[in-house]
Amino acid sequence: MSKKLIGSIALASSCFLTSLGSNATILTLDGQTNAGNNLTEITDPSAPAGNGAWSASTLGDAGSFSDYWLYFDDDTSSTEYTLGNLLSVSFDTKKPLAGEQNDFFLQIYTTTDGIADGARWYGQRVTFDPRYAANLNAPADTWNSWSTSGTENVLAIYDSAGGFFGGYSGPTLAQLLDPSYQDDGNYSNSIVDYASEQVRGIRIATGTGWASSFEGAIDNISLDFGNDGTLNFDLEATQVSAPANLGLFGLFAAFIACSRRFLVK
Ligand SMILES: [Ca+2]
Ligand SMILES: [Ca+2]
Repeated sequence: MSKKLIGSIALASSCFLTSLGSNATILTLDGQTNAGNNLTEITDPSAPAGNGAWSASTLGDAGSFSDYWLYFDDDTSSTEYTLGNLLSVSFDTKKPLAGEQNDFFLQIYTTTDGIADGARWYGQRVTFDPRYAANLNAPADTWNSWSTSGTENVLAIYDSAGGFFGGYSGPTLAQLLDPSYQDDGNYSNSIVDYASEQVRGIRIATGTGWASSFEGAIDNISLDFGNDGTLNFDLEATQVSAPANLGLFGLFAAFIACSRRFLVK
């Protein structure tokens, strides 16, 4: 299998992840302070995974946004993840404003195929957005879970490759992947067979138009690609370095912990 980049752009750790197996594995991402775009590591014992998360750091910074590529496929000659195998997407966010608000969203970019492509380097851009979620139940200053399944906080879905940025009438994930499904042409493109699309990249982000007034954090991201495997991401604050007098045993223990965290079949 070709090497794929999975959240390893700037892991501060010396551990290095090269490929992802078919089993669900929690990938702990830290050391991102200078790696992600306008993201700050925070410690939060109430975080849904571990005791840390990543927060947007764009408040008061006009024209800015936060983003981070959880996965990017530089070798599109082979396919690791197919949109048609995607069973669910979920992540948790926490922000000081309740109810319907701008929030971190997740986007899956697909490879180009000459049909309604968004740019030279990507095809479709399927966006999963809490902003227009169905059955909203999102109190302030609380970790709220957003998912394509479940009965509340159901993520809004739309293809923003054509410049459309969401609303309340988008498809469910199952509808998007159904070749016979059609909407008004804004949320999805009727000439695109979404189920056959190859995944080029997976990104979390905030929007350029509103990030300057946004405060919030994100953690515990999961994408279940069925037969392709499951991607789970635990966003954390950078761990404190081991003291210099750790000793041989401590170094060995650290190596083992490191290996277990990042070496995935
Ligand atoms: Ca396309
Ligand atoms: Ca976390």
